[in-house]
Amino acid sequence: MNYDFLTKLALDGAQQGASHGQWLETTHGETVRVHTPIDGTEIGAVHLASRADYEQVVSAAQAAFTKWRMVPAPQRGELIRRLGEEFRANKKELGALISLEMGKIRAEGEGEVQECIDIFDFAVGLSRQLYGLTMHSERPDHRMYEQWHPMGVIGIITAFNFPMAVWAWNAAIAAVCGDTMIWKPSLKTPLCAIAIQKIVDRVFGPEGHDGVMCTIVGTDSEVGETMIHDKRLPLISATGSCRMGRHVGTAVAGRLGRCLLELGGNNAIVVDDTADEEIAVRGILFGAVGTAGQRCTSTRRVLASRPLARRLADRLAAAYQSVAIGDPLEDGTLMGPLIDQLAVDGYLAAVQQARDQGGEVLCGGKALTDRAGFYVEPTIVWSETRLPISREETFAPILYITPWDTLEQAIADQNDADQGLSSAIFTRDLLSAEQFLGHAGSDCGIANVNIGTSGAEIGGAFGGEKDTGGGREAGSDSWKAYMRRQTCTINHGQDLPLAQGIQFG
Ligand code: UN1
Repeated sequence: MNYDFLTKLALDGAQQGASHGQWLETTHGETVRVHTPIDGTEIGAVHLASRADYEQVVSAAQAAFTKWRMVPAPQRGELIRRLGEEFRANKKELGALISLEMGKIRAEGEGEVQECIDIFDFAVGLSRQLYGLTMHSERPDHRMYEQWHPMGVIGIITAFNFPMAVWAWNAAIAAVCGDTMIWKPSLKTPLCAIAIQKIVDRVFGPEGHDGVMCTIVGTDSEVGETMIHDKRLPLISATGSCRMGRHVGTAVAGRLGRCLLELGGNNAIVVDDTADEEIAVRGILFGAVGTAGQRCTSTRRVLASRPLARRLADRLAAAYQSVAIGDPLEDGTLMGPLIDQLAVDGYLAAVQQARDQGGEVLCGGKALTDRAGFYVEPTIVWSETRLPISREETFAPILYITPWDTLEQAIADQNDADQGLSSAIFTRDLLSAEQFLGHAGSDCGIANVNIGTSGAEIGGAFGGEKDTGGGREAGSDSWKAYMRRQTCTINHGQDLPLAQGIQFG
């Protein structure tokens, strides 16, 4: 396989792991070795950044902030527009790099780059729309309004499974809001981050805006911990496991900082007996098998109305047999590898527990040991009642299917999860759809009808409730998380009336 795109985008001799517009000579002394999950071979090494390197990057980002916040928002948007142009021009190569380093298939890798482009476009428009409200003052000759100011240096922590898009959601919005930022990518996918930083530097450097977007490749203990405890970062936006989020949230709350958490999901699809089964099968297949089940929005459970439940499960099992598993860069592959051996072990342990708990494995259940890399079979587990293992978010293509008798029971079961990220119903019954979307319906941040749980568009706010962390990223009014709000009251009269009618002296 020709990996020229890798050299073109990310690797250029001994790759340093920290940049504030210039790559630092990092002082940590150790490297992180990057392996492709496609066959486990080493594809690069990156010099880790130390706490001292982090200090340099924060200082540069702080200095950049004093300048960047004074640039009119539409001009900030112009640089994001140019960033989008670069991503358009390099879409194929960036997508392939995602596939190589993370393992998702080419179509999904390019889809992720498209998601970056989409949020850049959104942010460009947003740069002319950071609206504040005006209010009617209760006092004569007074005007009240609120305005939004840039907040400072934002900390962005991302996971391996979306090594570019989740950065883009945060970075594009934070940048047009006037913030500067430091990105700590997953140590499983640092090359994607380096490729992005190199593009950023090409766009921002010549305009004198080095340090607006910075990257630091470091360990959790050294860099991650420092970031979350650092009072100079007013907002930490973190994506990853619920365990990680609980730790980050606690640390940031301890210093009264702001957190934007986008954590795990245990997403279910409800199917009733009016549903178009063909569409349901396709939606479930993409949700459960797409990205090898490694999206936070992946479909983990199907709750199907009893008359069709077993038939649907058998149809899905048949569809699963035709899923081509293999090299994600090859045409025709529908499912690539898991990220690493730890993920394969987690998959095998979950399948074993499902069996031990009485689940019937309808298809899959094994790791593919005939080849190098971290490949597993997509798996369907049938059970009449809920298995305890279905409460866990196993980051792998395992789908649990159970039947239900009433829609109320199905909705209660769909909500009976620690997390509350994404949910869906397949139905052609208007009343069922509305019941699912109503106040007593899905408790998730995302609720879809006749669409699977994954593959959200960037225009909506993305995130979820309960153990998913409550944060909202990407579209809608998520930008408000990246700015500080100020309420202003202006007295343009000749007197000083007090609010609440108070007479003082
Ligand atoms: C994630 O898995 O962390 O909705 C993000 C989706 C994608 C984003 C997933 N647009 O599946």
